[in-house]
Amino acid sequence: MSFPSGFLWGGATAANQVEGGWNEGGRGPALTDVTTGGSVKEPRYETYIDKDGKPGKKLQKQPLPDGAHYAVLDGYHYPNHEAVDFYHHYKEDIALFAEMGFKTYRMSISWSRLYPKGIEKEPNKEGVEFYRNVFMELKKYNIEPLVTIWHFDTPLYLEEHEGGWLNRDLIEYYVRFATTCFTEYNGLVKYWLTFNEINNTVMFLDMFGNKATDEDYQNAYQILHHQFVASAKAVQIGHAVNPDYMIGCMICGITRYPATCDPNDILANRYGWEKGIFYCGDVQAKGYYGTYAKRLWDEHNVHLNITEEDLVDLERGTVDMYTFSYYMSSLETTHEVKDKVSGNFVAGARNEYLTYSDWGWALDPKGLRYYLEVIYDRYELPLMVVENGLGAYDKVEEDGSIHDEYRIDYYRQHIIEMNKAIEHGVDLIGYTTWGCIDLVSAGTGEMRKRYGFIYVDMDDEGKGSMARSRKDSFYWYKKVIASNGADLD
Ligand code: P53
Repeated sequence: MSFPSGFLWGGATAANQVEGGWNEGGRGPALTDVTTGGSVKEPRYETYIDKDGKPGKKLQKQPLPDGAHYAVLDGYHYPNHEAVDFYHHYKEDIALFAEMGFKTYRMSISWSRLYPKGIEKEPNKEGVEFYRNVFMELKKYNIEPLVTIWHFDTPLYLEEHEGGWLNRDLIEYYVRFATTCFTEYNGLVKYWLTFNEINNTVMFLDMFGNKATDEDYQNAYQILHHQFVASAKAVQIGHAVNPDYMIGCMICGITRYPATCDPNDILANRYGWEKGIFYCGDVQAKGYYGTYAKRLWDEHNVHLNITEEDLVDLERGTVDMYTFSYYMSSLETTHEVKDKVSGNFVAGARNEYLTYSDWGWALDPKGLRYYLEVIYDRYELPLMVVENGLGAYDKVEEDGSIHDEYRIDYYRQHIIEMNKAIEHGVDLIGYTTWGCIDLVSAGTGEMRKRYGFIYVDMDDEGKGSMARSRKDSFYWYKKVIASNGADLD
């Protein structure tokens, strides 16, 4: 088994989940800074002070009550404030990535570290310098950065005072931020991703218990349109700054299967792919809305505000590569579901041929091959798997070792399937495992849901020394990279 030479092996993180230093170096707050820790049973909350000065909390999808403003409150734990303190440990962490032989490291830039409110005309110098130092450190070890510009972290000010992504002005603020990234780090970074898991906004609408309303759909599709235009403008600017930039989209890749051979399920599954997966990828990779988009909008009486100029931007700002995360597959059915998956993402019916992680995610390496082949046939663009990994409970032995053979096994199977996709003809150029160092879970805010090759001594209450240590998977992945994927034992 072999991988193409120059294959980009590495790991991935996101600023808000590793950095910490939430109020250091002139950084402004993001929504995650007012978001509490949760668990598989307890949701995360966003905290605020209401119009009468009383503290309160709400679920993430609920609107802020009238007159309230987001606030950090006493008595709650906000895991992203400190995260795993990459802000102060980046040299040590990058040295560990280098020890594993990383060719690439996927990370994101915290928008509010560069633009604390999002509306400033000039970036915060200290923030710009922080990432420059990180990139220089990576360069020391010949690790190629792969940079996500937006990873779920719009500055809180823009969310609260500008109406978030529903407001068209966000395009301009984002483009300013992206332009700063492209110009400041020209020569240090080549690979960029405009929006992390852009499709989550619509794909997960119906997945959280309550049925989404037409208004929810109207907002979700309008938000996406603004993000598509922002992404397309950024791609054009990036290419003007440096024609060698490889700029990609980033889609949350969930492979969908029909639960039965009832033609209704087959159709529902096809439409699920269109709505959840192709809708965003088509706009970003082909440069225009798919033929089915009108049907999707009509289903929910959606009327979008799209200008002629937007359509030109979409066409001119197509991406150079298609990247995606892959954790699981899900079943689509029109029948009543008796056996439901329970976990923090209730993704519908249970697939009797698969096993599930402790967080209810279907373990399905073949689903990764399926996804790679479908997507490559559709776009014929270079692909990267920029997230894949197993969130699991790790046990630290008395001597400090961590025997995470379940994680090794997970990766082994996914790497084998990626290789089969390459043999099928897919142009796969890189693989960055999610949470190469333990980090704060995006979904639940937990630390105990660990993904890393590198363990971080930090728990769900915010207690721990922040000491780093190598799990068994660390040594295993090092061998995988050294053999370019040939040695998976
Ligand atoms: P956590 C949902 C489903 C699939 C991927 O997720 C998702 C989400 C949102 O949580 O997000 C991506 O931390 C995301 C990362 C995130 C990772 O998957 O909930 O890009 O920020 O940490 C894993 O286990």
